[in-house]
Amino acid sequence: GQIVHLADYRPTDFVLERVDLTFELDPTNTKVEARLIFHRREGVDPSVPLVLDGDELTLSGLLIDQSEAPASRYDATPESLTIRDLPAETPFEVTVTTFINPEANSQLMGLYRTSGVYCTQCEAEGFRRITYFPDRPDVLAPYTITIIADKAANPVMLSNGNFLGGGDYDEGRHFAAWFDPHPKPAYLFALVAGDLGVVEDTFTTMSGRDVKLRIYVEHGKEPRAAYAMDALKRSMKWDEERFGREYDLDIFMIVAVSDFNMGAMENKGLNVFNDKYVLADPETATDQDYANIEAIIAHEYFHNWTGNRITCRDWFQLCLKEGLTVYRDHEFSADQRSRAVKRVAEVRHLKSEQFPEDAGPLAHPVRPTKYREINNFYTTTVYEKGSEVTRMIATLLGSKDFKAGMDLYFERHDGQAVTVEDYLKCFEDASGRDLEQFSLWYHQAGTPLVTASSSYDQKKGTFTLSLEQMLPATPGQSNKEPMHIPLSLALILDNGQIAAPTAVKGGEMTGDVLHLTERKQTFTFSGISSRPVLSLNRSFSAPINLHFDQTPADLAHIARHDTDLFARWQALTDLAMPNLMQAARDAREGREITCDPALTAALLEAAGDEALEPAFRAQVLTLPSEADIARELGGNNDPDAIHAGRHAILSAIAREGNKTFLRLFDEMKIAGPYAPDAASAGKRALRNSALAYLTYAEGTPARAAQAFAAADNMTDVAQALTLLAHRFPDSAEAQGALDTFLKRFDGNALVIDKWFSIQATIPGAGALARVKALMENPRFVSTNPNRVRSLIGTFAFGNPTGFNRPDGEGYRFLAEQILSIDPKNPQLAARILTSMRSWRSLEPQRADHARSALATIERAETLSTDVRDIVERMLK
Ligand code: BAL
Ligand code: ZN
Repeated sequence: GQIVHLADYRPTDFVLERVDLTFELDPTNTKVEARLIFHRREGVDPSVPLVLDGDELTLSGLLIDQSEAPASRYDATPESLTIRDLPAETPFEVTVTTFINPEANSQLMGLYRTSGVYCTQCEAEGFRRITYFPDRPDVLAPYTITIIADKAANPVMLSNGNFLGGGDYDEGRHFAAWFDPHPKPAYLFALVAGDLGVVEDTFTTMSGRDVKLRIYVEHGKEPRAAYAMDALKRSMKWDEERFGREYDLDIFMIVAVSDFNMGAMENKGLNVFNDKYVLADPETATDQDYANIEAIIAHEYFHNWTGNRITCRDWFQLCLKEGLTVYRDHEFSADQRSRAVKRVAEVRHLKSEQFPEDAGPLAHPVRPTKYREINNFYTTTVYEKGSEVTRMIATLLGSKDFKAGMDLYFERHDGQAVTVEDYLKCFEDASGRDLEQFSLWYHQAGTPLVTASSSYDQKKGTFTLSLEQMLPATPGQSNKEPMHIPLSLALILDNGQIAAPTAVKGGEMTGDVLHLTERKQTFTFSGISSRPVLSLNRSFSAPINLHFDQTPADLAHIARHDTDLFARWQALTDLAMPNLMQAARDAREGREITCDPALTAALLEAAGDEALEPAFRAQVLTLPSEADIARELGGNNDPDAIHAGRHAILSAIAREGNKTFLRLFDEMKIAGPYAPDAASAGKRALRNSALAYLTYAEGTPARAAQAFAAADNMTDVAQALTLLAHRFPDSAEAQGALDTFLKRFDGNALVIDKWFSIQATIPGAGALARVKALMENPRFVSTNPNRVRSLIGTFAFGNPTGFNRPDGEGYRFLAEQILSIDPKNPQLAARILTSMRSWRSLEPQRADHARSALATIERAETLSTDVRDIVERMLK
């Protein structure tokens, strides 16, 4: 794999006008005929050849304007097809024939088979595994697709766009034709064929057009697609109301498949989903599963405008569609559920996944300038930090100008393949605000550190805030410019009221948002009658690390009074973190561990506050994770000590809060049948959190075993099982529950994935042996991405003590697994390998073991570009 540079971008020499594809499907020998109509771009020299991309292809036939091309006019390799001596002016037609083997396609890129169904995945560069093609996102054309296949085995045959017609063909085969009038790049192409069940519905758009909605699933699973259908209709409605975006074809289809590298894919009119994000019913799906389905159905649907109608000029611009679409799905979920709770969940995710990426060897800008393997850039930086960047634009501009900017973007760029610069220009033009400094968020990697200090002058009635920003060095970027950082703030007075300053000096403030633009900047607020408590970066208005020494009393004041609920949660987390860090240090040194009574008091006060919604109170009771603590500690980390320290703090809170937890466990019980709505989910979350604390305090599996037996939905079942397995792994109760679960859900692979994950995350030294034993279980299928992620991925990403064994066996195991997965599915291997991205912040003995495990991978004779790219960057 060569390194690709943004600076090398140039438009194609040829313009693709139309695409006409005919597939004769066969499990091992599918014939693909591609008729492509091109014309030469004005000013391009006629001697310039047409170069098409391929990947593991063999050319079987080539016609130019319907005549067989003589061998002298072209060169074909598995990676490219170069055609010379093409007509200078008129459009010309190139017809390429290839034969491909879907059954042998274990990479799950291009056309492959999953449970007997033909399916495609073309983003980013999968289409070139189907036929020779100008496979880049700035080549847009309308597509006509004809599918021919055995009728009995493939009653369903789908592609993008609207259905043109179909009928019987020869030898027991039939055909179906589809036409997608919207010009699109090849990465949005999709084809599905097989024997599938379907759920149907309709949606009437805001202009009164009826759209057919269809979700295809394996036969028998239709009832489990009802929630996804409901989420789809809500998404379509929301996008009309909030962004003015209407759907544009006669039909919208979703197909759920069981082998899929990603979560889902936004192919035009034909989304293909990992079945994990479609199928749900109360017995088999948790509240989190329901929330994920809602968010991902929305995300893929929203791509129809942000990604499909307006796409990326090149893959460096990936955040243009992904960051923006994540922002849109976040806003959708916030509107459908609780905004504050959603924001807390987003920030938790950002901090636990994106911050470590930004702080380690894989750090890269939201808009990178080079890549070796584009598959490795579908990262939390491009997605989640990309979303935060759009959120900051909305914060800086205010909702009116932000909306005007979005409207302008849709109007100006519909049907185009554009850049981050084009996107920003729309907001500049709509608002009149200069976003040049702000654009550094796209170009400079790393999480900014903002250090704050403050003072209050009673006599003058002024409050002074000094801020300093620092952006750490990241791979390839050592010197950074100061960024434009929007900081939402409130000055909270003694009585809990928020002060309204009469003037602010030292920089710009719009509404409650301070604009930090210099490396060091001091702001003075006048007209403040008594010493206020500063609540800073409310709603997480900027994705930064904030260092601001606030007393426990001040944090408790914010936790009690801020009108921004997110800030109240943040204050409680800030109160907990130093405790958890100190506990880890104490555990490491064998000292006694103590929990600050101020922390316990503040947590219990919030947990018992009936004015707060249960989902929020559950978030309050969920302390920072072991990974969060490791990140705050920064380096020389001992995961065992972090675990022990956190455990001691949880136990102290559990003892102190016993009465509260007993009461909540009782009060939050829901009578009647399960409903997946946010309010019910919040009650279950709070009740299950209380159950966890009670179990900590009681030290026996009895209560969790009872809860397991009484549970009538997967949320409660999974939580009780997790408690039993994690807290009492060797107990008869845990073994009994694991066996019962397996018997009850055997045959439902997605639920068995939970059974794998729960066991893969049992803390402690026994974890590795357990994971190895589970790999021998016949239910573990080493070629299925969901199985591999639920067992091996979850172990590496989600079991800090088990994976980071001091003897390094966890790392050596992972290295072996990576080398065994890589030849079959490089994308999956590379993704799981990123679990080691923070290896340098481990204590020296573990770090040494980690380094040698990585070096073993690096030394392997054959590695995919995907894994080679990751391992080399991690060792650099
Ligand atoms: N485009 C890849 C899947 C997604 O982000 O929707
Ligand atoms: Zn996306």
